[in-house]
Amino acid sequence: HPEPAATLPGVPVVDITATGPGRTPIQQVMRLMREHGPVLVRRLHGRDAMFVADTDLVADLADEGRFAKHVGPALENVREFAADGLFTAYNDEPNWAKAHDILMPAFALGSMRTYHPVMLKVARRLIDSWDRAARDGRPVDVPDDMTRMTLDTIGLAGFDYDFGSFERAEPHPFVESMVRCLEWSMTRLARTPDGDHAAADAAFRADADYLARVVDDVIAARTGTDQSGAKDLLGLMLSAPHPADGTTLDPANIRNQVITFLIAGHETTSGAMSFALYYLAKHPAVLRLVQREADALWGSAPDPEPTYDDIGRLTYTRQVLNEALRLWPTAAAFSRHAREDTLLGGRIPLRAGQAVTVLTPMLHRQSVWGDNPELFDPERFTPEAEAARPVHAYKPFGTGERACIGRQFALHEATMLLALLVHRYRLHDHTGYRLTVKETLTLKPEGFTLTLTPRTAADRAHAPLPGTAPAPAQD
Ligand code: FDE
Repeated sequence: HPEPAATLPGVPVVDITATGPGRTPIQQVMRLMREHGPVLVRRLHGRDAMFVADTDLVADLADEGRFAKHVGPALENVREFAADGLFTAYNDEPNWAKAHDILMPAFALGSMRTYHPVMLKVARRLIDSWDRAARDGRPVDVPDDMTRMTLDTIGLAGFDYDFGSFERAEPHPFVESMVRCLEWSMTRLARTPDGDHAAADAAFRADADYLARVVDDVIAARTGTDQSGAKDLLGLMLSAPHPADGTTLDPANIRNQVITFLIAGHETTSGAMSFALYYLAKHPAVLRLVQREADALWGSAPDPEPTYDDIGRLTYTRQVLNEALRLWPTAAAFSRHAREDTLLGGRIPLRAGQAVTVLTPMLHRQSVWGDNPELFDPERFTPEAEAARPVHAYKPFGTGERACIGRQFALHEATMLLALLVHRYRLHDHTGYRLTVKETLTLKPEGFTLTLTPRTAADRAHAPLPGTAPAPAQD
């Protein structure tokens, strides 16, 4: 257990026992850091957790020789239903390296070619549903629909399983159970030592069992048939031998991986797209630039046929996503521990095994981001601006060998969808939405709705990119 934190020189200790972490623990630590600075110890019922957002300290924590991923209390709770899946495995659990080696090829940039058609197919489901809403003048619930889209995408691309989320009025029951499991994982952190949690734990158990049953169905639909030609994740898991020892993943681990990918692959990505749409709806000048980029690529045709290579050309759209993930990295914290006794940043003594949590939203608001870090500005992600910044200033996908394996997958899916949406619709912030960030371990803009009208061929023709078409005549 952690050393009494008061012994750490220059690190404030903030006791939150009186209020507890509440329903928005990430935003609470953000507030504490605004008050006490980017390194602090949060004390809850006598348990201490160190949080950092300081650029130099995070750069130090990225040193793989001295630090490694830490499975902290939040991930320990997620382990109750994802066990030794990639996200929650301990570094030295043999199944981590094994699954990592087997699955890496499926997530290399080139593999996105394989998933591209499926991603496009699901994007069109969302578009059909938004077309109907536009026709009827109904608002769309952005985070709900983004979650439908990312669940169907990871289901089909990963496991050839169709959740059919757009044919349902309510989210798929799998999503509801999964969200409750994540909520349980989060609220369990805030428990007081004397409370009675039997009912919450029983409800969690029922949800976790249901998740396992759905996943077992997905797997059962595929076992017994020859998977050697299947290029999706489940095909690889069922058939690919480890490059070194020739063995395949065992059935229990495959179940844990499928649950892991369904969780990791959709909550975080849907949140990222939702925040990006929120910022576009609030920043018409940026929206116009994203529209111009899509228009320059796809012209005035209402139903473009994006190719795999097109997505790499959507560089400004990608800057918008990067900037949305700067302000609201949807997986908002990751933890590291010291491999040996060491001095963090040359000044904070840590013992071997002691954990430190990086609070990414505050890392992304440090002074390297300029004088107005709260300002949404995709110009921060031009190649020149990126080259001028320290590499560890931006960590929405974590760090080191345990960094996000799904990064290219998420970015390909999200970039394509955003470009398709802005190419097709005008976005109306019909409620004058005020951002409320909901936390279910991941972050999303709660209750964010838009109304839509179709853009016309004339709208698309009048927003050319400089240099790609003559400027519209001024009168
Ligand atoms: C991972 C991840 C991370 C790290 C964590 C720690 O360190 O603890 C992070 C931060 C992340 N991730 C983030 C994110 C964001 C987004 C949008 C995403 N993510 C997406 C996705 C998709 C998919 C499929 C995924 N993702 C997946 C994943 C996995 C499996 C993992 C684990 C890895 C290892 O090996 O460990 C991750 N992810 Fe992510």
